[in-house]
Amino acid sequence: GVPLQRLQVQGATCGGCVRSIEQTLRSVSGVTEACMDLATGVASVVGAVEANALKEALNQSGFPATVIK
Ligand code: 9UX
Repeated sequence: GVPLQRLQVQGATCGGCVRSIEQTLRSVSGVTEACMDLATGVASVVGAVEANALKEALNQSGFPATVIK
């Protein structure tokens, strides 16, 4: 199937944050799509990419995240 990873993201409080987080994730090499649910803080990412690369990109953007196993 399509590689899908999920992260728990901290600090998103509005739709602008969500768009920023989605754009950050889409900018990571290998990512083909990313979307985030504001209510839960869970971001879902499609693409061939290491989970840690996603986490690092978010941490550097000011939205700390942890990988959901
Ligand atoms: Mo919304 Mo997020 O106005 O930093 S963009 S709070």
